[in-house]
Amino acid sequence: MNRLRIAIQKSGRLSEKSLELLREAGISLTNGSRKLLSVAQEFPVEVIYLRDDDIPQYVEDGVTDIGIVGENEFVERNCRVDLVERLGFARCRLSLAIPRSDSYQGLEDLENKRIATSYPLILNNFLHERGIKAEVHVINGSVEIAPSIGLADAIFDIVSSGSTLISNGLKEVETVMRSEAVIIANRNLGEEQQGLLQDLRFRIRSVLAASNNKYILLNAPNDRLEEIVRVIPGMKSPTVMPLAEAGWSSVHSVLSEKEFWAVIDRLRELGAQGILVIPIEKMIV
Ligand code: PRT
Ligand code: ZN
Repeated sequence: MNRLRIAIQKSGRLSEKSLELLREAGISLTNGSRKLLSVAQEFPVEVIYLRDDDIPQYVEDGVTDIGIVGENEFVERNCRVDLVERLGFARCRLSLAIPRSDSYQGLEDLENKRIATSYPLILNNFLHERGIKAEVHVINGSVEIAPSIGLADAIFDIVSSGSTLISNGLKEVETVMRSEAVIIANRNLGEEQQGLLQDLRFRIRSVLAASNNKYILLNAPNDRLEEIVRVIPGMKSPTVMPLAEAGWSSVHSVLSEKEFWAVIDRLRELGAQGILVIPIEKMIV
């Protein structure tokens, strides 16, 4: 039987979350990343564990059909593959940073400066677009120490919390791109592989939608019901049922994580009571 072959990172920041996402999509793998390859039981999928840097090339070459990588790696490798799904984890940004004590008025301050990075393509494209000429030095690993050892005047690297920059006496001066984990796919998948990818994407979207939404139940005084219902539109429209106590209704709906606190505050102002918020296991979208 034909299987969809997926590349995921062998060990690193993407590994656990990639496996967890597949598991939630009904694809559990025995023995995890200790092997080079594992085969799923319930869905025709096999997983190959690789270094993240190699995944875009393997997908372009068709060694694997799809892969899960950081968007930064997808852009930097510049491979002929398609970005088919954004996954929302491993969020970070690629930024320029300089020593804390250096002054900074704007990008022109980097003119003719030495910038150390592991992402020369993204950096060169950015500098070119902005008309800045600088010396780009490629370093693999520990880019953040380059200024303190006199190897560079600035760095261009991944930033997440910003604590690595702070502990190396650096400050972030420009954010160049934002990144998250993404699914990339080979451009010449056969019909069967394409069908499997569509099924997998459908499952993954249901998992992601569920984690981005909550189920909400509350009691509403009937005289404010209309306003309350307007605050929580839900998937189609909320379910409204009368309570045993006259003058009150029970309202059920779905609420997105993003607007969560703003909506809860508004509901309390409108007199909603007994508000319960429940995680959603899967949401078929
Ligand atoms: O061995 P392999 O080549 O597979 O792994 P790797 O070491 O190249 O990659 P890994 O596991 O470190 O990161 C994989 C992907 O996770 C990256 O390509 C990004 O898309 C994403 N990601 C998310 C991050 C971070 N957050 C992150 N914080 N990748 C790296 N970092 C590093 C960064 O390089 C810097 O040194 O963490 C430091 C900054 O973190 P803060 O929190 O101190 O700002
Ligand atoms: Zn890597």
